[in-house]
Amino acid sequence: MGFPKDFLWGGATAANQCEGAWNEDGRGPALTDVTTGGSVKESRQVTYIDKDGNHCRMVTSEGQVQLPEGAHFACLDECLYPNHDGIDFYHHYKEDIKMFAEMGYKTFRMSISWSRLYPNGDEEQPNQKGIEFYRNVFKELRKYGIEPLVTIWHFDTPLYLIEKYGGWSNRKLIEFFDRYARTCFEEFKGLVKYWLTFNEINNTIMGLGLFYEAKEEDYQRAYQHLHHQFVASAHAVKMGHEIDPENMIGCMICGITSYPATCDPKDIIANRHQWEKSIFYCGDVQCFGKYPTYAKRLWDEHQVKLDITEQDLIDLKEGTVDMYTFSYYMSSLVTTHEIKDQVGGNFTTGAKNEYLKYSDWGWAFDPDGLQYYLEMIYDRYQRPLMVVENGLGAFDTVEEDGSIHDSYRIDYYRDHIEAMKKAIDNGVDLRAYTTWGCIDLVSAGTGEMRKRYGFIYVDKHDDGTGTMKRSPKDSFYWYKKVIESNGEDL
Ligand code: BGP
Repeated sequence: MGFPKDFLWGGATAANQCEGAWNEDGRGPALTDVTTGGSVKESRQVTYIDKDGNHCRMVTSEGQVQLPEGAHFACLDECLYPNHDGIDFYHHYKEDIKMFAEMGYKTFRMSISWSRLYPNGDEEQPNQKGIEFYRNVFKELRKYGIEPLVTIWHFDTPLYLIEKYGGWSNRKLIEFFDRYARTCFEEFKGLVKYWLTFNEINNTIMGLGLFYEAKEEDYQRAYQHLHHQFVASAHAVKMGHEIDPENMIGCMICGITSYPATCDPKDIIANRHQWEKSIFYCGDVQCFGKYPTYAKRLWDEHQVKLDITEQDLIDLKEGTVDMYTFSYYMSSLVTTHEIKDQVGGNFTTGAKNEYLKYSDWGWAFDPDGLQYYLEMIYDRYQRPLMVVENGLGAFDTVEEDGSIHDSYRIDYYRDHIEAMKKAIDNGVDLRAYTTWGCIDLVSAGTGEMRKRYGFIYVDKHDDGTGTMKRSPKDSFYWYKKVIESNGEDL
């Protein structure tokens, strides 16, 4: 069996991590321009305007950004925010797409920056320059026969919507998102047919405080925020189908396979509940169009009272997704017992799995977990799946002759592709595989450049230096071969 013949091989990126040009051609600031990963690392500075209008700076320690009362974020040029420049895809897209084409990409996943189309987020009319940019990118992709796979929201809510309306916990955001999504579907009709509504929508509830505006442990706000995104996503699916019946629209879930750490039945139940809270909650609402039975238990656990209207329930029903897409990087362990060997890394906590190896950032290398996830999810939802992120963040060394020997990355991909193959052979309808950060870009979780994922090296460094020159790594030639052989030559 193996991969179907029209399988979509490709790579994935996000606007906020690669475009740069953060204030060019009318683009407005987004949350991700001032807080990489929502958690600012030590020695990084936040620039804000205090209640009297003064520009102030503060060096924050790792964790949630806590501004003084009455203050709001500002972006100043002299601040070192890696997302401001990204890898300057804005000006290099032709060169980058040419390299993707050389690898034989069938698809390329990218996102649209909301604040490039609607600089503040609440305008009536879109910014034409923003539309023009994306139209050019999509045309360039099509020139090489590469199918765009487009994420409408990838963490980058316009900053103004957070300052003025308080972000996604305000119902108003649904209306602004509706307008933005409509613009995407109408303006790019005929150029794009694969869409994802919200990237890793479950992040809000998995890692409270990440990529969004709520304070740590504010479950009321987090669940309400999510509810508004569910409704906005359902609206987008419905309108996307009305505007172009060719559109295929999916949800996007951060997929982490979790296992019970022991065979204590308490751990088995805890693990099941972990799946419900972190993974199934969002997938169930977006695929089945209604809240699952266990939702009540989750809300009650934190005394959450949601504002859900009758119309919301109708909208959720009418806007179920056509496909389930997800990112997969690692697995984790769940236990009710005391943890002896703790994993530490970005996005990772909990007990260490003694059977697995870990990356330099503490992410468990677990291809079997990908097979497990694919089979489990396909069985639950019975609709097409796409793996839209998977990859290894690693330190790369450039040799004197400019070559980069990243055999560790090749090994990572080989094993994960084998795992997908097994799941396909077991009946899973998997349509696409887009590796994360197919070209080096800024890390979402840490804001670093040195956590590299690409097949293409970008000469850009954490201190802001670098020529932005692109060069292929060994994995570039390897992936080309994989695509050519439709996943047979690994
Ligand atoms: C996912 C995000 C991506 C991406 C990836 C890798 O959570 O959808 O935006 O960045 O993780 O994470 P990191 O950049 O922290 O290594």
